[in-house]
Amino acid sequence: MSQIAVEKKVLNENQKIAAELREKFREHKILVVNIISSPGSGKTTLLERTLDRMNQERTDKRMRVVLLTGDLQTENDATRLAQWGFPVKQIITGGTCHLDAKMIERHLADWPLESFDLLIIENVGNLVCPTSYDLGEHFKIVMLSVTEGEDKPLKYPSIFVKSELMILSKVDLLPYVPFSAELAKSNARSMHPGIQIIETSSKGDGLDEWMKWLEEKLAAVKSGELISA
Ligand SMILES: Nc1nc2c(ncn2[C@@H]2O[C@H](COP(=O)(O)OP(=O)(O)OP(=O)(O)O)[C@@H](O)[C@H]2O)c(=O)[nH]1
Ligand SMILES: [Mg+2]
Repeated sequence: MSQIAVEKKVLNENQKIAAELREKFREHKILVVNIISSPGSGKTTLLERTLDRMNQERTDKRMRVVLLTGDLQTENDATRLAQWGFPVKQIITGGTCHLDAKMIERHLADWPLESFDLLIIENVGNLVCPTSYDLGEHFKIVMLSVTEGEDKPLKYPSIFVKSELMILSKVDLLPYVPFSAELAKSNARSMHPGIQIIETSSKGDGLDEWMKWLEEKLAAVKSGELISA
């Protein structure tokens, strides 16, 4: 079998499991987001801030969140995220540069999905491989940090085209790096005119806007207005 035929078969199998996952998420009205970026853009850091903020909500208003975080090796990210008391599992891919639907299915198997509102998937740090794999999510979210160069949306268009939201991270570093946020945003919009953009930093920039984005999407899932296609 040619390499292309093998790749097609793998992606078809992935699609089948992703469709089953999507159906489960629909049944239990869980919002699912899949965060993708280069290594070190700040995915786990944003999630730490997110969980910290969620923990400050009154218990009856707090989103019931679960997290899956993918890496080639180490439990580091899950250990960092577990501190806030929400259920977290590390998926160690052992060399594979992306998560696939089977990994998600396996790691969700013993979690009572009916007890959750939001599943956040932190994909393996890579701007290319995770893009092709449907995980049954409602939204892919691409993160780009200000140390990576404004041209990334032009060089790696696929993930920017497929993402609902771009998070421009580490904006606290803008005064110190030769990076134009305006140019990066305009490059992203040239690839995907409708892409939403939120600027964030570990110092708290953009956290309100990000939380509002999640709350609005969750409300749409709960009301049945938003169904993942
Ligand atoms: N200045 C600054 N540093 C940040 C910010 N967010 C993350 N960092 C730093 O960037 C480094 C990588 O952050 P992580 O959150 O681990 O990045 P990641 O995308 O989860 O990394 P991988 O999971 O390995 O792909 C750490 O040293 C963070 O402290 C930010 O907003 N501003
Ligand atoms: Mg991480």
